[in-house]
Amino acid sequence: MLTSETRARLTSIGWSDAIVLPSDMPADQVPARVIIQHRNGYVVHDGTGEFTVQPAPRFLKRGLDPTERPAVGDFVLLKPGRPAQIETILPRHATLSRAAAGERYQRQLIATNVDSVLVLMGLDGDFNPRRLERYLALIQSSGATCVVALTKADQHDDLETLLVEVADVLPPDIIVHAINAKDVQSVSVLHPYLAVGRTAVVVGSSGVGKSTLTNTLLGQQRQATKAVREHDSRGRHTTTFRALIPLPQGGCLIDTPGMRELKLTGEEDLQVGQFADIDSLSMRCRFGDCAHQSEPGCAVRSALDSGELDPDRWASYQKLRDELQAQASSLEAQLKRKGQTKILDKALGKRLQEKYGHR
Ligand SMILES: Nc1nc2c(ncn2[C@@H]2O[C@H](COP(=O)(O)OP(=O)(O)O)[C@@H](O)[C@H]2O)c(=O)[nH]1
Ligand SMILES: [Mg+2]
Ligand SMILES: [Zn+2]
Repeated sequence: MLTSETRARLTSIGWSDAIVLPSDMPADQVPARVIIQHRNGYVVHDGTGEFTVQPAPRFLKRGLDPTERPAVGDFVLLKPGRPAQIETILPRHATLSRAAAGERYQRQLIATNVDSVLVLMGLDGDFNPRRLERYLALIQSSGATCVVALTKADQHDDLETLLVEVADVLPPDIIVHAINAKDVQSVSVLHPYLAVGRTAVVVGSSGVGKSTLTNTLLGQQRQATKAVREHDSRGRHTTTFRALIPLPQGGCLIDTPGMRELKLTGEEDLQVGQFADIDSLSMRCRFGDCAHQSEPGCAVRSALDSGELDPDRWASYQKLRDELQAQASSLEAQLKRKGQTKILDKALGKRLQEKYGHR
C-alpha cells in the first residue's frame, strides 16, 4: 500500500489507478518510473528526483525478449543500493511496440504505460496517409488512444482540404488536431491528453516537431531541436534516445527519436475499425473466401472499379495484411522456440485463425 504522500509524489510522474502494486511488495523496495534508457543503464524518477539505476542481472540475460526488459514509461520497484537496482517491472497497462528493422525478427518497445500516442505529421511535405495507416495499426493493439497532430499548420494555407483528406483514411473516432508546435496557444489543444496522471508519447518522422512540441509544452528549451534542411524539409536526428518528461500541466510526455521503419510486430489487428470500409465491402463478396482477385461478384473489385475504394488505400491494406501475416508467423516461431506456447495459444493461434480463416 502506498501512503497518500507517496501516491501524490508518484502522480507527478504519471502514476494512476491503472498501475497495480503487488500485494507482496517487499518493504524495502520503492516504486519509480523509467524516464531514460541508456546503453548501459537507466535513469528513473521517483517523484522527487532523477537518478541512475542498474537493472537486476536477470534483465541482462542474453536472448531475453527485449519486451521483457525495463523500458521508458515503465513503473518499476527498486531495491535500494548504490546504485539502486530495478527488481521488478510492474504490469504495463499499455505497450507501444514495433518490430526491429532488419532481417531478424525482434519486437522493440517504443514506450509503455502511455494513455495516448500523439502521431505527429508535418504539413510541409512529410504528410503521408499510408504512414498514418501504419502508425494506426501499431497503436491500435497498444492499449493507448491514437491522436493525430498535424504540425507546421502555420506553414499551410489550405488546411480544410487537407483535414478532409486525413479524415478519409482514419476511423471516425480518431481525433485530428492541426498545430503550430512552436506556439504555446496552439499546442494547448493537446492539454487534455496531458492532465495529471496521464502520459502521452510523441511519435513521427525526424524533423516533424516532436522535440519542439515537447519544449513548448514544457515552457523551456530542454530537448535539442534542429533546423530543417531546406531542400527536402527533413530534419536530422537530434533526439537520440527516448525521454519521459513531467510537464507543468501535470501529465508526462515521452519524446522519441524519429523512426525510419515502422514494421508491424504480428500482434496487430487490422480489423479493429481501421479498415472498416474494406471489411464491410468483403462481407458483400459473393464467396465467403473471396481473394478479391477475379472472382465473380467481388464487392472489393467493383468498389475499386467504381472509384468508391481508393486503389492506394487497397494496396496499403494488402501490404499491411501480408506483412502482419508474415510477422505473426515469425512471432509464432520465436515463441515456440522459447517454449512460450501458452502465450502463443492465447495471443496468436486463436486470433490468426479468426482473422485469416476468412478474408
Ligand atoms: N513553423 C513551424 N516550424 C516547426 C513546427 N514544428 C517544428 N518546427 C521546426 O522543425 C524543425 C525540427 O523540429 P524538431 O522538434 O527538432 O523535430 P523532431 O525531430 O521531431 O524532434 C525545427 O527547426 C523546428 O523549429 C511548427 O509547427 N511550425
Ligand atoms: Mg527530436
Ligand atoms: Zn471479393
